[in-house]
Amino acid sequence: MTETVTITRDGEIAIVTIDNPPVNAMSFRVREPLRKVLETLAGDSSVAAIVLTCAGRTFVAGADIAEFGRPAQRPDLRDVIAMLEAIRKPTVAAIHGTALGGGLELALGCHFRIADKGAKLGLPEVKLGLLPGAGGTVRLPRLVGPAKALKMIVSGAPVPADVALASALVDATSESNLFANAVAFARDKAASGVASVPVRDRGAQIVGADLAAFDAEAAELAKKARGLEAPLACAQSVRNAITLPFDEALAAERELFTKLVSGDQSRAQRHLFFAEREATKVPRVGKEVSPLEIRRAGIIGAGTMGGGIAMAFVNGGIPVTLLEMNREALDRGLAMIEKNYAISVSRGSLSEDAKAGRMALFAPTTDYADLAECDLIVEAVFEDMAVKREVFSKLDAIAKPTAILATNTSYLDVNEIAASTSRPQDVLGLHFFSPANVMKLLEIVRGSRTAPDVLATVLGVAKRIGKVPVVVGVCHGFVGNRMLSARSDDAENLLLEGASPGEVDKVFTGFGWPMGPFQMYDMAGLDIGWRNRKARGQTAVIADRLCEQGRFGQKTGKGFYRYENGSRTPVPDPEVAQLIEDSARERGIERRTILAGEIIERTLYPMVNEGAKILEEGIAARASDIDIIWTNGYGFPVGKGGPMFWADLEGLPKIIERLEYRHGLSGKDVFRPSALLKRLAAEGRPLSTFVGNG
Ligand code: T1G
Repeated sequence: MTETVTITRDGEIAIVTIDNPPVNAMSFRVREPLRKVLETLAGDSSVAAIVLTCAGRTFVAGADIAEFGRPAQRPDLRDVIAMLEAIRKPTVAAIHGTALGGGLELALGCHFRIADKGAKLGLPEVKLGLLPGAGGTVRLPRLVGPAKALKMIVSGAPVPADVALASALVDATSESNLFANAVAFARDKAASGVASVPVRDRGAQIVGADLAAFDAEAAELAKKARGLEAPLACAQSVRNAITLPFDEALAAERELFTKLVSGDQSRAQRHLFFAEREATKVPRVGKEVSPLEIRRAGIIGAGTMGGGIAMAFVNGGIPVTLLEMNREALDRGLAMIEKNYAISVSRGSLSEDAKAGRMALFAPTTDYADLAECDLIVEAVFEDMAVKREVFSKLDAIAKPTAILATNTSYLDVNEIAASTSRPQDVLGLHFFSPANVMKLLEIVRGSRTAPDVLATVLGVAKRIGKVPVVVGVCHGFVGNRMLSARSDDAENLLLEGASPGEVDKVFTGFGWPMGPFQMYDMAGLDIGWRNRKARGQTAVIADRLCEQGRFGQKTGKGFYRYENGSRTPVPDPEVAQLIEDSARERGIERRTILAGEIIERTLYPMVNEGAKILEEGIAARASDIDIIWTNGYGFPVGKGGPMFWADLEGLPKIIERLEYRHGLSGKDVFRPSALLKRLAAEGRPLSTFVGNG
């Protein structure tokens, strides 16, 4: 096994190199040898200074997340950093790639930090339901000041090298030759004879810090925590750095970390971290499958979805040929795209030049022939099978032989669409979520004939355009929307039997959802569901009546709620309450108070159950894929890990018992417990780690 920590010399400078692929995580197999090496160098009088660097593509990207939840192995990262910080000789961290979490904390244990110009530095622990647990909340404020430290740690967002330099997080940046520059920097420091001050002893940014301003900012950030504990703990720990002596603040940080790391929320968010990466490992698409090159994408349709998809590709640097039926629709679409970029410029998240560069990547056309040079074509036309089949038969005629042909359908049968071409192996679904230039989730719908290299290609494209891909199989609604239907199936009965839209939605927001189902319908537009139901010969008592009154939701100022003067804030409407009461009376339903627990078991339990059925049918390869879909596409609270992880927290036997009770009452299939759920419960196995043969 290769050495994870080695020493080389450049005269009186000792260079310590960590080599622990793929991201130099600070696993135990790194910490122990590093401790020994530092101990040796500290006592070696021939060493005047130390440079700490990493092999491979990045400086240390954090503690080893896989080690959490297992018995701790000393030395832990704090011990190693304390040793490093106690060395009196100048110590210099040479940072390339992404110095994140424990990696940045390790660098903060050095006297100095030099970053390659392309490096990024951050403390993303909050995204794992944690806080920096190796001194980051106590050292970072001493370099950049409490306000900047609070923002970096609560957001978890990394900063580029130039921003790190401006905020004194790093002492220098390096255009090239980072390693040589770091050695020269260390040599100068050693030769200067000036004592190097460890970060722990730098108090200028702390003394006299404006605590009131800090508390005000922390209170603002706390409003966005939405039930997550980690952001609050992060803020508390940074505050301790201001109000407590260093070692007390460090001890308090450890206490907060220990509480979080063993909590359900961090376990849930760590589950999602690995789940997102597992989702890109697709059965029968191994690393030996080489992806095709995508130089240009073609998007058919410049409406809300098509325009958003086109922006997603352009944002990933992929030129887009944008096709619409006529010049007027095309100009409308381009104007919407331009407006979206202008909003980003006004917010400061995009420069004028970058906006111009992106607009230049669009090649608008009304001529199908112009799609002939595209390597990947995505249609976002009207959600109707006949229309889509016509589009694909046209594409079959004009697209180049190696082109990938993708449909953005939300529900329709991708195999049937593929059958309208002579190349079903090149056809698949790319189900984006609106707004497609913002929402992370991309459901990649694998047709029965879709070729492995086509899948490998779109998985790579998903990463390039900043999407979180999950490969799913063909069924009505695939994974996300099929489970959404199950979640909604009994919702109207809750209204008829006694709950108000506001009461149901309040249970959802209390659970951690951004909004409840009825507010969501109003935002999406009730007319969409109405059209789908009519097409499938289905009815929904309340929603149909609302639509018949032209109450389509926010777009008409009225839906399940009222929206005054164009506001998006839902206001309970007595007319709707009356409509519900009348509908209940017509059906002889005696209305009653419905408690939160019943609302959860009649909406979220069927949703979990549908997920288990999806796994049984092989429509999703693993339960954690479903958790990635729901946390990235539908706002399932990350602190609960997704529907599958949350089901384990609830307890499968309890869910099954309630489903059976509901099934007995209603006979509804959504309440019929899936065989998989019952088998796992009987075997005492978790649902969230289930891997099928999908
Ligand atoms: N621990 C363990 N494995 C990790 C890891 C980590 N910190 N980071 C990445 N991996 C694995 C990952 O699962 C994948 O494995 C492979 O490396 C490539 O990752 C005490 C408590 C660095 C930006 O949160 O953000 O330090 O799937 O596919 O797209 O205060 O990895 O190949 O088997 O993501 O190039 C804090 C997490 C930890 C950073 C690279 N650090 N990592 O992205 O590759 S907690 C983080 C990332 C901590 C201390 C606290 C990204 C990346 P496999 P990848 P990438």
